Amino acid sequence: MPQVDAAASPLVDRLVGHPIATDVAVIGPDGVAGGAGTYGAIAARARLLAATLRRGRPSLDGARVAFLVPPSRSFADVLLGIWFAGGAAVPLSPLHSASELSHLVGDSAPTTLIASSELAPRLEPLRDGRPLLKTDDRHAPFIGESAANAADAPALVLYTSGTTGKPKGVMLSHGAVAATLRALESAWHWQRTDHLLHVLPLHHTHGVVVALLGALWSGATARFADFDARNVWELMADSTLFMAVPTMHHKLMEAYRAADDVTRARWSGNARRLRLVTSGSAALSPALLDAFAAATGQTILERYGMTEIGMALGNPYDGPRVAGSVGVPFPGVEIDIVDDQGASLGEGEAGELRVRSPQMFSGYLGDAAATAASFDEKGRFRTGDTGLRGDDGGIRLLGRTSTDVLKSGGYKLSALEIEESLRAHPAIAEVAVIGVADETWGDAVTACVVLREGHTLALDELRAWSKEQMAPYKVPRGLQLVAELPRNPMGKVQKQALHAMLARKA
Ligand code: MCA
Ligand code: AMP
Repeated sequence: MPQVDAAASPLVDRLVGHPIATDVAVIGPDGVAGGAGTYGAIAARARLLAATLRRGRPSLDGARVAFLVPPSRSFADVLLGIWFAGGAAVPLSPLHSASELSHLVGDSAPTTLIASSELAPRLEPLRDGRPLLKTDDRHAPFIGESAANAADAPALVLYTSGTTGKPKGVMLSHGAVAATLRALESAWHWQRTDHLLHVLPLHHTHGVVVALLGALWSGATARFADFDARNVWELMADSTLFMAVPTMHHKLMEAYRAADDVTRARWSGNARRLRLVTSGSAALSPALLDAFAAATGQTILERYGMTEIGMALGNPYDGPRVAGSVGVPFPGVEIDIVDDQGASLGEGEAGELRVRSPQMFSGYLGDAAATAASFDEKGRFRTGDTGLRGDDGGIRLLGRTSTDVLKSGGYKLSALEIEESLRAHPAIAEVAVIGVADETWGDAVTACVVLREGHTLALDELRAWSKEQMAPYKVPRGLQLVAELPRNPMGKVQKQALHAMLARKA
């Protein structure tokens, strides 16, 4: 079952303990490195927010606080403020649709909501008697100590999609998050002088833990920017570290190929100065790794992780980074590759990756049965990823055990959740969602639809309708109209048969 670090409150101690107060922690998307983004200023604002959240109580005792704040200094204020108050942070995304926000707030049952002024109206209908604080509210002066957070106290609840309908809340303790940060600090040599170019969304592990907290843990600077390929190439000039999903690397290379010679030379020079470029969240193709290296001299360090298990495998910082391999376990992580019976397999044999780790989650929020089912009888987490160990010891991923889990642009999506939303469309009688291999997106969400009699449906129309129902990254990029869905004798849709059908049509 989940293992946690035994030391008390390592995360909060480290985040406020060591940095020099005048060092810049966060630069907002405006690019202004003002005094408001220093470690001292963020900690001071976080303490004020914590006092408001506690309302005289010594601690929130792990109560959840959900917040909708764009990438900014305020995001850091709020995250730390919730922890100083002894609460668990539930980051929401501006990309979520109204019904997704409603599910996330309903499921996480936060005692308080927080939003930036411009996003607060989106949470207003979900208040249900709860306080809704704004990031520019003035708080009462801070009195007293910050709440203590034990290592096993909940720090974050991150929502992830799986093989079952709606996203589940993954509870990560302070100890588990600290274990991830400790592993990455030593593996990637994070330093106070680092300057991270941060373009990742903040409602998932990659953006919030690996990138933002990675920087804050080490007393470094995180500079937020929207992902815009041309701008990212320019901003690399002032950075030492860049972390991205493969779709971003792909889009960077597209922009590079489209640029003129002078621009390319400048961009290559900018990237060459970086200390480290990483990729994760989805498979990085060897061709993309090679193209990036040829353009910049940088061999991207690919690593593998998962919301539930933290960061599990990585290519070396020093030493060869092998194309197509996700490397070896981070310190403390144990990986087994097993057959259908759970028996360990040897080198070169493909099976499911099972994991034990000090970074392990504490459970799915409110779903003890799903938590129990996600571990095998030996206490190993079932990742649902298949892979094999190569003769160099590195692990190569081959795909996923379920066709219902997709990865589009680094986002993990549940085909079942998207199908459930699409069934509400008036033209749709039946639908099955599959991921069609795509160079840019990994899996292109594709809806295979049986129409209701007398109806028609075009992709543009389906996309426009879907954008009201779901986050933009879930919206189908492909539509296939079919006479019927292939089903087995039990009535279950055969997704492999659909893939084969589409391949024949192509
Ligand atoms: C945007 N679009 C997408 C996606 N993103 N379509 C499919 N999949 C996507 N992921 C659509 C938009 O709706 C829009 O459609 C069109 O593409 C262009 O949108 P734009 O916003 O300009 O795209 P972009 O800015 O280039 O976005 C691509 C992106 C983004 C930057 C790669 O998807 C992204 O930020 N991905 C990161 C996901 C991530 O961090 N995952 C980590 C979770 P239209 O033209 O119709 O309007 S995994 C994790 O945390 C684990 C632990 C791990 O290992 O890291
Ligand atoms: P998430 O639930 O969003 O944390 O996504 C975790 C999943 O992302 C893993 O189970 C893998 O399927 C996938 N993933 C993460 N890193 C990699 C990688 N380097 N290569 C291939 N897949 C990856």
